[in-house]
Amino acid sequence: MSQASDDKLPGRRRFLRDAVALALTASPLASLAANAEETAEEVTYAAGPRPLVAYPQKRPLLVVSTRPPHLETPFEVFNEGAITPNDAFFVRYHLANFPTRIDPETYRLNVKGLVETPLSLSLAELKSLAQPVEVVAVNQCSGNSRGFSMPRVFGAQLGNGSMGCARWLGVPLKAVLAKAGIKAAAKQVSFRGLDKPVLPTTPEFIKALDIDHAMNGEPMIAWSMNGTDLPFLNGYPIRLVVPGYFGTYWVKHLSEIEVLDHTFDGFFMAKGYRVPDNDCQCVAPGTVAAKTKPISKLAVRSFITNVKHGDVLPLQRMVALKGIAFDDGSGITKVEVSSDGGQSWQTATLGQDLGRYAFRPWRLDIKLASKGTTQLMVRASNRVGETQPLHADWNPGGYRRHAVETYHVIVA
Ligand SMILES: Nc1nc2c(c(=O)[nH]1)N[C@H]1C(S)=C(S)[C@@H](COP(=O)(O)O)O[C@H]1N2
Ligand SMILES: [Mo]
Repeated sequence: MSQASDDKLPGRRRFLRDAVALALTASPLASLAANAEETAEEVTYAAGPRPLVAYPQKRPLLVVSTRPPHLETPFEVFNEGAITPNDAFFVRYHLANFPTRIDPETYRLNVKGLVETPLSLSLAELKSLAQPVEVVAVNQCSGNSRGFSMPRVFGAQLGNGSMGCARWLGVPLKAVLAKAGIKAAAKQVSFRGLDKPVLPTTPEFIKALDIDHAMNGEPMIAWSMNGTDLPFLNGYPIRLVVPGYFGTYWVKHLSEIEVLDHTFDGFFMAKGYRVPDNDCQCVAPGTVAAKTKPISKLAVRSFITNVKHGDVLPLQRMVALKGIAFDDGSGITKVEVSSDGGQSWQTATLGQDLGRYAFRPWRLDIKLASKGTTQLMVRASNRVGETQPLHADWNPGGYRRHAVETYHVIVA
């Protein structure tokens, strides 16, 4: 660590950072720890700052857990542009027994269940099965920002880095299902990847979509991300891409598709990843919902990407704010910023439209008129009239956080 960076660290934070480095040195991940950057992103969680560690094909990312890997994108990456670079894209797994080596020559995607012709497709067969399609789409974990839930909830205490936007290339899922021939009684389609539970009692990670959704032409089986093979940890060699839907459906290392005559009742549909079955998908803090449903579409969200808590901004001078907004594909129509704690709002200018499922950049020049601490807030709205609540609503899973983001800054 350099003396200069060390000097800037408050004592407690330096202690925590060193403790984390020490814990890693003593673990089998010592070689990875050696790559850990001498820095950590400021987080407000009780657990303290998280180390940055470089995994294969990845620049140093924020480690949430190591077995299995859950890595978050450092937030400043989102200020670089609407496309999240592959080496900075977040990583999420549920099962510790995830593949570490895959042979593309022998890889097969199997399609079975209620079909006329079961398939076992090689990657070459898959790629030539239909005209490839491309979409720029946001992959966001249902639990992104869960660490800000109040009261706190169980689960990984995530910051805002479990999201990313990439250009995905693949074939429509519909084309693969049509090739197999769907039988009339089909109700849902389930998806599984190569990762396996370590213990026989742990449920496998299997997700399902309704047959109409699976066949509507939007979900795709992608093999390319931002113009190159999927990074291993993002699902090499193929993954499901479900534009507008939370990342939980975007099954990585996709190996088996099964057409079902019933609603799939595996753990990760019937028990996990469920939200209250009401309009706000929320309940009074600390309570549980009488009825739940599987989480589905992304909510409208927006962020300022070039300002963070504690930044000092100049008084009475133009400040060029930048950020991103996104939703479920309905289409972002407006981004507004408030510099007076939400009393008045100024409309930002929307940037390049990479498609309705993509991050939409925005910018706004503002002048801050009064000295001292202030709150910058950002709020997006979409074509169907959805916007972000000023105060976060709550659900027991800490899913789907989408409240207006507030940045505490100092004007001087
Ligand atoms: N095979 C497999 N696919 C998976 C998961 C998993 O645990 N195993 N997790 C899902 C969840 S919850 C998320 S948020 C996304 C994360 O995608 P990423 O790791 O490419 O960022 O992958 C999804 N696909
Ligand atoms: Mo997720």
